[in-house]
Amino acid sequence: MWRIGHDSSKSDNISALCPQKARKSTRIHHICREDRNNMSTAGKVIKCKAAVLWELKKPFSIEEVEVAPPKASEVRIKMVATGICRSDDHVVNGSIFVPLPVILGHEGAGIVESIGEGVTTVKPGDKVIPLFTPQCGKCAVCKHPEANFCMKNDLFNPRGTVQDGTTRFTCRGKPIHHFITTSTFSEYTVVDEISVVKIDAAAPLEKVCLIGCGFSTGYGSAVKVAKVKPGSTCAVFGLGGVGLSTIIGCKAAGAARIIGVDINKDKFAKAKELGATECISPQDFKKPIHEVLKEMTGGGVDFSFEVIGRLDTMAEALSCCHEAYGTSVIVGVPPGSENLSVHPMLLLTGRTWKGAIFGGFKSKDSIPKLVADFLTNKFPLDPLITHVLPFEKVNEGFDLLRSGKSIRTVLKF
Ligand code: COD
Ligand code: ZN
Ligand code: ZN
Repeated sequence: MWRIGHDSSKSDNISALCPQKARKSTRIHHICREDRNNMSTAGKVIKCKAAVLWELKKPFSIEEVEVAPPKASEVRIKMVATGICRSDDHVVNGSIFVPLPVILGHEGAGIVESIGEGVTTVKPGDKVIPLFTPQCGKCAVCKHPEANFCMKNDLFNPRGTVQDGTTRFTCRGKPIHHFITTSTFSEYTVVDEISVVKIDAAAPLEKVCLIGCGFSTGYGSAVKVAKVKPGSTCAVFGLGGVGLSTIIGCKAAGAARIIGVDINKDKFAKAKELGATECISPQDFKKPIHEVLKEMTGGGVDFSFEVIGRLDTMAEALSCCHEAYGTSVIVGVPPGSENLSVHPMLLLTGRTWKGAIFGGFKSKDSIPKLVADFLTNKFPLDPLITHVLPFEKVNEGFDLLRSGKSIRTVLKF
């Protein structure tokens, strides 16, 4: 799935990534680093529990894994909490390709256990969030003022490794792959310094872990990608955790009217609690839902969001925004390599059609600010967390996701 629209030159960029070069340390530098690291485990292999996916469409297996110490420019993190995101399940069911066996999970928060040579932005004891979209700060994307999809990401053409092309996990004598530079379904994980950011020491990790993916993806789609305007009308297709976060963003940006669209009416109450002014189900109407929305809004909404990951709802979301000034944002990605065809007139009359990963946020720059905003009550996270389970119950958490019973399950270590 992640290969849709992929530029083939990108794979060359990825395979040409320079392995991080370890700088020779002076004796003094070495002592300083060891002082700051956790002396009991730093520099040693850690044996701990992780949820390993050995085969597609099979449950996770809780295994004892070995986690190697961080090399130069790497950070080893003790995970405290991780959310379960729909994209993790897309890997299990085969609609997102990544190399197996793998340790999944990309919506986590933890505490730095030790750092490799040359790491300067985090230190042992810091609360951190791993970044599934890194921010290297050096590539053309990172240097662009608006773009966020850093070229050192491991989403397209995933290698399942850290930046130097190797893995830090082994289990039963076999190397285990990393997942999109995070792998949060493990008591300890190793990430590159470009894939981790320090957050406020006061942050509750079992909540702010959602800022690592689902919350920011939805919220940023409204405030950063669409740039929703005060007094505007918005339509949000899909009222899962990400769609609800989009609603939170629309409300924070001052939208006057927010229309939730979902086939599951059980989702309506929470959507209204978080800011939807009305909710509709396409199954209650004979005509296409974009026509219904155009009638409801006197010609079309200002901003629409597709937060389901279906081609038909992407076309509906585009059509429901105003033909002369509407903006539609794609947040979901359909499983499998599917193409969407739309009539060019839909755009020619003045609509804008956009999409973004991670809500368009530059991850290292934005996550600490989002955590600070949460701590000052600028937005809630609690309503998104419907279940909290011990990490060992990861399979139960996925069952809740698949049955539609949960919005977000947070696993605690
Ligand atoms: N019409 C209306 N609503 C529908 C329809 C339909 N035909 N089909 C499903 N729905 C509703 C469901 O009832 C559900 O409430 C909602 O759509 C989807 O919610 P969830 O809980 O399945 O999904 P989320 O909110 O956790 O995530 C949705 C995404 C679209 C973001 C996700 O699945 C996705 O596509 N991710 C890839 C894109 C991305 O940016 N990933 C970043 C890393 S995750
Ligand atoms: Zn996710
Ligand atoms: Zn970059």
